[in-house]
Amino acid sequence: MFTKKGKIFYIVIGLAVIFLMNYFVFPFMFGDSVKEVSYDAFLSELKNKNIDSVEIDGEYITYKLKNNEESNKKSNLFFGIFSDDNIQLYKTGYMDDPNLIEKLSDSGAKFAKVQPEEMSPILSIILSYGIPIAIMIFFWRFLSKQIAKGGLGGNAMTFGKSNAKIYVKAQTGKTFADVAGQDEAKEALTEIVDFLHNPKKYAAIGAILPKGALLVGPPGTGKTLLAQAVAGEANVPFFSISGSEFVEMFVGMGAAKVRDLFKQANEKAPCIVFIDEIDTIGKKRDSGHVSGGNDEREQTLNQLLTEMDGFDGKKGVVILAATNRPDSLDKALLRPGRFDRRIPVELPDSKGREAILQVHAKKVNIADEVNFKAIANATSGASGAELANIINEAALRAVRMGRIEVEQSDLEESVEVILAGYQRKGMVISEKEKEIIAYHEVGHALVAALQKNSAPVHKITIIPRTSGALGYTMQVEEDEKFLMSREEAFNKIVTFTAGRAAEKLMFSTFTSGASNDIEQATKIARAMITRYGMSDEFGMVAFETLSNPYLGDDTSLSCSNETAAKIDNEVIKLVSSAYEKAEDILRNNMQKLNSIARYLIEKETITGDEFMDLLEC
Ligand code: NHX
Ligand code: ZN
Repeated sequence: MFTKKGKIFYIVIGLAVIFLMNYFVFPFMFGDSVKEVSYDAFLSELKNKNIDSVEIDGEYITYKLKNNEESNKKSNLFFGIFSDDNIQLYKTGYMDDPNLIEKLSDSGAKFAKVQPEEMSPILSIILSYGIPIAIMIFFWRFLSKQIAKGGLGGNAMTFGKSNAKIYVKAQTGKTFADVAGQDEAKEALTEIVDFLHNPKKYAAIGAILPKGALLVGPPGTGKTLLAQAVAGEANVPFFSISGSEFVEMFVGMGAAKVRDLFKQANEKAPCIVFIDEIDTIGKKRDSGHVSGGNDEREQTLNQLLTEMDGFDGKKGVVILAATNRPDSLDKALLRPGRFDRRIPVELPDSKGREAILQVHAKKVNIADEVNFKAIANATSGASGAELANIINEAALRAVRMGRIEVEQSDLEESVEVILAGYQRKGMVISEKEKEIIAYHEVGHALVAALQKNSAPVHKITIIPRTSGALGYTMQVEEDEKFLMSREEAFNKIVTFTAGRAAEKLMFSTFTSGASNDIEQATKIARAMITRYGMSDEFGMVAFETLSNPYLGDDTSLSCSNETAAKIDNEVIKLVSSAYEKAEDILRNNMQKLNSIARYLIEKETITGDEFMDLLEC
């Protein structure tokens, strides 16, 4: 791991190595050490016949002494640099000495005249500057590679590396068969597939195909998978990048990435470019805002718009983008010629859920008698990703139970795990509290069963779960419902209040445990009044609107303060009348409440069928 300090440390070491090389290593590599001596020292060595050989050029006399052992040089290669031990050659200035030749031949030394050993200036520059620079570059490369491997150092470290792999290109191998329960989206995308298959057909008639399509829908509904399937069906490369990857530390880097991405896509056309979570770069640009911290994001968005306008629509590059907040996108992105097609990718209906479960079930060993329809019915509102999770959770449970096949019970349990967490079997609950919990739950169940317009009870349990739920009553609609009548909505509130009503009737007091019920009841009551137009007081007026239909039910309220107070009053009236009704129903069925609650304490879990039997006898 390289911190900033570490980086400086390595640079210092690199420089030190270059410095040492220059002074101590290069001389050994590129020449022997030469010691300059005086002319008379040379003459006296000559007289003593100590000289082995002599070379004379125009300027210097270079000579070698006789008894210099070769091994000396090598053993002292390193330590010798600080002493004279390794000196091989001596040199002295050439003098116009007429007797020199005679003296030389008398001494018996070999001698010769040579050309002055002059290094070409270019070579000397290369040696003294080029090599150190080359070494520095090498070190720099090495360092950046290390840093990249370490993955640390943040965005600053990748400065200047816009050529890094910014996309994942692949033949996805996915087809529309892998996408279950999105028939409408698939239909809308088949035209794009055909276009990629056969761009000439469209070009011949002069049609310009959409350059971009926006896949819009809640998280986990398979937007990415759909984009991959389009590439797979058309058998073209698939470039994928997430909007968040464009967000860079330096202004201009994101834009550079966009440019790079489109350049590569153009080279590989026909192909699919997929930008996930485009809202991270495609958010509305706020006008008049004096250069805030969003410069980088805006530049990236502008570059994206420019690239989309710039490329040739007939070439066969299709840009798909996904988002779950379409309303927050900059309008410029949605203009014709850009993401002008909007493909909704909604939560699956019951049939879709069944299909999705079947697709994911292919990956696990599953028992033949498994009823996917029942699971699909019990998972209203679940996304494809959640259903995949349910199948995997069931497979894990099957292994835990020592089975080799996934059974219905595994699937049912894993649905509950997703809804309320894992069972907390070890949790110690006192007899008294167990009683309270059981009466609370049976209260819900009885009221649900004894009302018209209420979903049948699927399961009652007092086994606590890791989400904090001490018990719960599951209701499952027989057929999927897309509408809610006023009576159904009201009866839902009645059912939610019934837990507390049962506690109150039985124990003359009540607990904090109903908090979740109270929230749910209030939410429905508010929606009935402010969104569904179901109150006599206000009629068909909307005071609240959903801020994003795809992400939870966040609402924004728009009404006067007086109206807000009136709405609150209406909510209170509605919920308390629901509570009255629940209490009434339970008061008239106290024996049932008692007997079924006792049974629940004993069994801890009652299925819907068991419950109906108990209710009828
Ligand atoms: C607490 N839990 O938080 C304790 C431990 C009244 C018999 N101090 O209404 O379990 O009070 O009909 C999903 C659904 C937490 C997740 C309900 C997480 C409720 C639930 C609060 C039963 N069943 N209350 C209920 C309950 C509580 C809670 C939940 C959740 C109780 C009640 C929890
Ligand atoms: Zn409850």
